[in-house]
Amino acid sequence: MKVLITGIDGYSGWPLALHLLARGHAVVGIDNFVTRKRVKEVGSWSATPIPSFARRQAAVRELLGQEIGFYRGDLGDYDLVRRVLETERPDAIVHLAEQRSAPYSMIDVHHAVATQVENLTGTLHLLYAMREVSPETHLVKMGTMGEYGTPNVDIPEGFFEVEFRGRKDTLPFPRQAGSWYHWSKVFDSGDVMFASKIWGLRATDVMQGVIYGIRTPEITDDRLFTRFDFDETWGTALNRFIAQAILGLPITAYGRGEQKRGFIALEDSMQSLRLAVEHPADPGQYRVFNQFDAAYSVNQLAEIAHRVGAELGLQPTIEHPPDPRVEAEQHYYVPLHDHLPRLGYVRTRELESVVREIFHDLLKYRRRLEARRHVVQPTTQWRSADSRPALEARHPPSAPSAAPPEPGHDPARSTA
Ligand code: USQ
Repeated sequence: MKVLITGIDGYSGWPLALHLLARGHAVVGIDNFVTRKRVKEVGSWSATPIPSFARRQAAVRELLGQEIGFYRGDLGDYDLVRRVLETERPDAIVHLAEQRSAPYSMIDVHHAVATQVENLTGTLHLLYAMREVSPETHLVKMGTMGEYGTPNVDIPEGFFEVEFRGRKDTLPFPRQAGSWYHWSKVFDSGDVMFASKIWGLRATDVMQGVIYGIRTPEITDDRLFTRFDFDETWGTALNRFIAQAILGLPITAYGRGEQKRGFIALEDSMQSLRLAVEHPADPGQYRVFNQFDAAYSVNQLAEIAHRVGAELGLQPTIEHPPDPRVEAEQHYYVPLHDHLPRLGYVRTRELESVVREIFHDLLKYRRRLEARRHVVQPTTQWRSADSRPALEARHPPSAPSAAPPEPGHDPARSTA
């Protein structure tokens, strides 16, 4: 099959390209390199050094003997999106090119607006271009498990049967996102569902859990590495906990640390996306996959990072600062995930073994972590400034650790 990956230079886009090539698919990508730019904007970089895209293409040519087609550009440019689809007529689009950080979207009004405008515009442009020039193409859209929030009932895959005042229907499961970023994904889901209905497009909306890991079987050389972000804006909790353990900074398990999320290893996420591509939705079908393997609490992540770090001779400590986010710190969490196993999905990786692998890879790049240690600890706040003192009185920060004060902690970046 021919697959267009939007956001091919990103954390998931790059290993997905390698994974699809290894299984005989043709890959073409589009990217505007905004992740590289925005990570720099917050003063950080990937712990794994990432070559330019041209060098990445050259490494694929040399090491795998394969070609990746590439368009440099922005999905905000409708003429470009239409031209790419008209020229390539891909069997599938895996749409990953969106602003992916919840903390980034919460910095201030400009970051909130940029997140929602960019994410919704890109998706709408793809949907319109599919309708105009490539209506047979199957859209695999990267959404997030975070669209559902943390309801006190099981979470189905997109839809559920409901009975209200004596009548029954199958309806979209309610969405209760926890950041402007997560809400942008909710709005996208509505748009993709609507476009499938009115134009008969094929679509799979992937409710992606948190992905962990930097290796897949295709990453056989450091030149093929994907990114590892660890700063407070772009690094996920697990990435940050590992970086904190290596840097001797306290591991920041927010609040009570009983917040649970669904997780999946990078290579299993790639397997899932490939299965979605190889088993397309029918024309007019909008289907939803909950894409994760197991749920872990923030405390469990912190304990695993602590344990593996200690095994390696590090001396990690765990702290519970007041949660800068507005979220349930203890809650029920039972999402269902049956659709992918029905297509042949099998989990191949366990969390702790991947964490061990990440530690080993990162210890090689310890100096790159050291050079950016000032952007690791959290500063961005979800709630308004007025409500913070009351919260901190209820949840005082843990006793300060022996770690040195953070030179780059910049309260001015905390936002209302
Ligand atoms: N957390 C901590 N300490 C930290 C950082 C985060 O306790 O230092 C907590 C957060 O409060 C939250 C949980 O860890 O309860 C997860 O946060 P995260 O930063 O690992 O993940 P999140 O912001 O939810 O976003 C990430 C990806 C996003 C993807 C999402 C999937 O950045 O692109 O959509 O995971 S999901 O979480 O299922 O929505």
